[in-house]
Amino acid sequence: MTARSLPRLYLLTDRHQTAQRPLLSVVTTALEGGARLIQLREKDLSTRELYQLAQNLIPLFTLHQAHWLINDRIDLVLALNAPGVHLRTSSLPTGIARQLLGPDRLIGVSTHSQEEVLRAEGEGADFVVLGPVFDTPSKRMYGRPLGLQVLENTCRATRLPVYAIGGITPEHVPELQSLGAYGVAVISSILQAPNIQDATKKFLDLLT
Ligand code: TZP
Repeated sequence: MTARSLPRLYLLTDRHQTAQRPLLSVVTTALEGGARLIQLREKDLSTRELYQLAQNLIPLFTLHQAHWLINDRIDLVLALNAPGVHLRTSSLPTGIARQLLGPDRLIGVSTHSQEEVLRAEGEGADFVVLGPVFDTPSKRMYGRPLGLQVLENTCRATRLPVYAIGGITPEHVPELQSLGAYGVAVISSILQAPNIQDATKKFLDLLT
């Protein structure tokens, strides 16, 4: 898959934010709504638990021909033959991940500044997630959100697809894309929605 054929909506999982619904059913409904790029982001699971969760989800991803990435865990990407890894600031450097995973697996990188985006680009990332663009409860301890100007400047400076993250709702999509965002990365607007399928479709209808 070339970077520019990546889906525009990137759904990140967090089983603590599903309004008490099981992650498997939440992900199933999002896939039925059209989500095709999903990151398993269950940071507090043990290796074995994460392995098992992924095993349970793989048939669904395969059925819907969805791309899926595992947060941070290159060992599990290899063990599960996952299509990709999503690296965070504390992960192995992008260049090392690329060496380990080869040219064909997807590598997404979480970034918080233009500098980090350009570093990820230089080291062989396929795409970046930049944020938090807006206020979002889980990131308040890291200070103020980046805002739209940083997003716009950064999108101009890189050739990588940039997914805006942090407090994103469907209403934000037109403006974010007009500033150069390739797509959006979302947790709560989808996982906490009363109707996950409708919430997913709403994003997809607005993303161009
Ligand atoms: N990285 C930057 S903001 C964020 C992450 C993982 C949280 C996004 O969650 P939400 O609920 O979509 O604001």
